[in-house]
Amino acid sequence: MNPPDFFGPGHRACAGCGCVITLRHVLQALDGKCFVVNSTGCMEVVSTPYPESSWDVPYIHSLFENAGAVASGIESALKALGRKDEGKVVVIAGDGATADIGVQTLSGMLFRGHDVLYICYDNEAYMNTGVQMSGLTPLGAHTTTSPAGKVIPGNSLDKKDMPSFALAHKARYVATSSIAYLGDIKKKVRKAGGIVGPSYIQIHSPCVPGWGYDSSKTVEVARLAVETGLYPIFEYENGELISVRKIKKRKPVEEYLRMQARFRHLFKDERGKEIIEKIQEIADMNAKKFGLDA
Ligand SMILES: Cc1ncc(C[n+]2csc(CCOP(=O)(O)OP(=O)(O)O)c2C)c(N)n1
Ligand SMILES: [Mg+2]
Repeated sequence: MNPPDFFGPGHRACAGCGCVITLRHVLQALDGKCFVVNSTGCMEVVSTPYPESSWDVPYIHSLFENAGAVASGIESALKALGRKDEGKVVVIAGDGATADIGVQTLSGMLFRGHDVLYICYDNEAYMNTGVQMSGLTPLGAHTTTSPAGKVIPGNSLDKKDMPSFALAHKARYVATSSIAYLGDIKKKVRKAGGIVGPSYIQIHSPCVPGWGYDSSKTVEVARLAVETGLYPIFEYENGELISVRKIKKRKPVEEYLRMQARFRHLFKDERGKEIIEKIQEIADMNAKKFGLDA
């Protein structure tokens, strides 16, 4: 049985876009009962030009930097008007909007304890403007502002730990998920939707042109990120770790990296080999921190 879709056909996202998969399942999990605040980014650009809007829920496009503030205002207004039971206020924001440019208003929203569900669809770069590195771009990835070549071997930094940032603000519910596990997305979004107070869910959402893989492999590449330990899937409620997706037999990170053009340079020389070792260390550290190995 196909559940109703609240992000309809006709948008102009790329074939195989992981972010659209995230979006559709977030909206389905809430039965479309929500008010969406969407930062500038791919999901806004592909879906909003009048008269071709794909959104079948109340929707407002915020600036790149202020989704947290706009959502706080809407939530406060609904409260003042006695209309809180009409739906959850939900932010849909990219990784650049979340970890860099909108981080200040996200901080304020979490700190003040607004009843808002903040979803970061993490495609690991500023994709809409042509693949620039963001605070959630992983170590070693080629982007147009961390170009792999003679001078640097891709991004020299690793992902900001945004779930810990949300936890430090005492968010009621903090989780990660991935488009490789649609049931997991729905379960977590439903849960967060029922919690009063701020929640943060970061969902790994592969990008075909930005990462450089075949558009039929979106789910496969997402699953490998989890199975290597590079994208741990976990859940915190009231500051306590309450669930972790265990991995039966963790795969070496090479399997994940090799599928994508953004990591291609790492397989060419000694310098790349060292970075692959560092990336493996990151996966190992995740496994240790969250007890990923089954
Ligand atoms: C203050 C500001 N700086 C830059 C831009 C240009 N801009 C629009 S979308 C975008 C990229 C957004 O990246 P992300 O939040 O990761 O979303 P994605 O495009 O990957 O979906 C940029 C840089 C802008 N609109 N506003
Ligand atoms: Mg992005």
